[in-house]
Amino acid sequence: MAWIDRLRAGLTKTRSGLTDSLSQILSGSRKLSDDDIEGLEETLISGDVGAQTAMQLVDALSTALKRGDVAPLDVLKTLIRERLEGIEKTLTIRPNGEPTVIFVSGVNGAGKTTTIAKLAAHLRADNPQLPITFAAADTFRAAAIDQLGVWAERIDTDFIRHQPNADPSAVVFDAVDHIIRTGGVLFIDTAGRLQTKHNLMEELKKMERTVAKKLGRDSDERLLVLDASTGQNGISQARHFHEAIDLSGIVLTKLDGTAKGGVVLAIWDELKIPLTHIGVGEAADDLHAFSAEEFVDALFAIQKTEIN
Ligand SMILES: Nc1nc2c(ncn2[C@@H]2O[C@H](COP(=O)(O)OP(=O)(O)OP(=O)(O)O)[C@@H](O)[C@H]2O)c(=O)[nH]1
Ligand SMILES: [Mg+2]
Repeated sequence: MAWIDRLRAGLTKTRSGLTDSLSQILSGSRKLSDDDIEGLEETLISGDVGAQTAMQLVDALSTALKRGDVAPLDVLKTLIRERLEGIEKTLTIRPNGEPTVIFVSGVNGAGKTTTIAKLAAHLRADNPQLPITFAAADTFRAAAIDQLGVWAERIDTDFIRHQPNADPSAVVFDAVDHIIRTGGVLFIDTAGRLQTKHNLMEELKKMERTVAKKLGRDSDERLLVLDASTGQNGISQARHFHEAIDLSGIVLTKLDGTAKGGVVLAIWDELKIPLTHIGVGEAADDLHAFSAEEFVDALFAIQKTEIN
């Protein structure tokens, strides 16, 4: 299946939550009644667009319709696209095999380890010569180290690990040391941690300081992997991680399992942290660079299979 079809399929739940009721409310070109406005806002909020964004979108839509714009869904689509201006971000990979450090954070089960594997698989396919290293800085569980090790073997990357319960920063130290020699891209896998546990955030900061000390500059990317189904709670997670390590981008996973795809808008509106990739399934091809245009199109695309 082509990416655009996987994206559409992945967004089915969000789309049916959002567009089905929107099309009902917006069918026909007419002035929005107070009931319409309320219904619209509720629909957008339940798709996790965020209350303020929902209100502003509905206001803008209402104005556009009064002005005589005739296709409400198209107007809404354009409004959303405009709001997402600037959200896209390409992952920084330094040229000529110069060391690149990609630090990956996120709470338990968000999809950090599999995201690293997918990103590395894409990189390997695009540039077979580029050295890739994985660092198992999630030392809390032996299984987490092994899981990353299996991916390292499959994709054929270098792999830096210590014993379970070792200091994660010591792993980071060795891994950065390694890529200073080999060049290429280092992915640092960190433990799934709860932002409420202050000491765990401190550990992330310590790891980032270790990168900076060893490399002489900050990591190239500090990514947060966020499970889309956590919706508004994900926004608060992102805030905490952002405070700790100054996130450079977000990877939003599991858009396939949720009706809360509107969280993409909330992330941008409330945090202004760019989105590098989105995931709509478990396969490597299900993770893709984020395109606002594709996303909005897929969100409003009515598929034949959905008409029945
Ligand atoms: N449906 C779906 N599943 C995903 C997606 N991304 C990751 N997963 C699945 O989510 C599960 C957890 O992924 P991991 O990569 O192990 O998550 P993690 O953040 O490393 O988890 P911990 O190491 O336990 O903190 C796996 O079964 C992945 O296959 C996605 O976009 N869609
Ligand atoms: Mg993991």
